[in-house]
Amino acid sequence: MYVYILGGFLGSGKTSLLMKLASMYIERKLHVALLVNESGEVGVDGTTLRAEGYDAIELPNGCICCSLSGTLQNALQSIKRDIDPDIIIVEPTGLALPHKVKELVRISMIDPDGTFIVGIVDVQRFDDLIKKKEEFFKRQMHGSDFILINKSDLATPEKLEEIKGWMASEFPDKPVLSISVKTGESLDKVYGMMK
Ligand SMILES: Nc1nc2c(ncn2[C@@H]2O[C@H](COP(=O)(O)OP(=O)(O)O)[C@@H](O)[C@H]2O)c(=O)[nH]1
Ligand SMILES: [Mg+2]
Repeated sequence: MYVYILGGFLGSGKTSLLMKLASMYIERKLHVALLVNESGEVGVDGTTLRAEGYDAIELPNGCICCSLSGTLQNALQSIKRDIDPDIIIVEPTGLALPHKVKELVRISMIDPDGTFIVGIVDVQRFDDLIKKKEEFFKRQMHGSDFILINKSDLATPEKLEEIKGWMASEFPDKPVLSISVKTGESLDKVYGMMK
């Protein structure tokens, strides 16, 4: 079993990517369970996901990396016990720190074969985040195993290069890919990076 944590600010495209990844895994004939922590964000809730046939669990309001850490661990343990999927995808809120979520996965004793963080960045939000919340943004991205610059359909090639340049100077070891969940651009590369 592998666990993926989707990190990124509100609106970056976490839920959109989650849906794509879920259907990709189903095509691969793998059993995927989804764990979402909406907390007031606009998005797809557990009920909708279940109606579409996914094994989905929705955690109540609050942040799974802090106040709901115990709830997250219980949910992970019951997914392991009741569903025992090949893949768990966790979407924390846009304010969560994914490396904290990863630590909670580690100590939850579900013992996955690997836990990976996918950092997602919205091209349209990038300048604003760097201006107003640079430290938070860096902390949110720093544990990522790879970084996806999403909504490339809304950016010029120059803007994408600028963001990639920033990533390369801040996070020289991390693979960075620009994608569009909407148009499907480079999603095949993302799928290739997933177990
Ligand atoms: N243009 C464009 N819009 C996108 C893309 N990915 C997501 N969105 C839109 O961005 C908004 C926020 O996406 P969502 O997946 O809910 O983000 P979350 O808050 O991180 O879960 C929605 O209106 C999506 O349709 C993309 O690649 N391009
Ligand atoms: Mg969402």
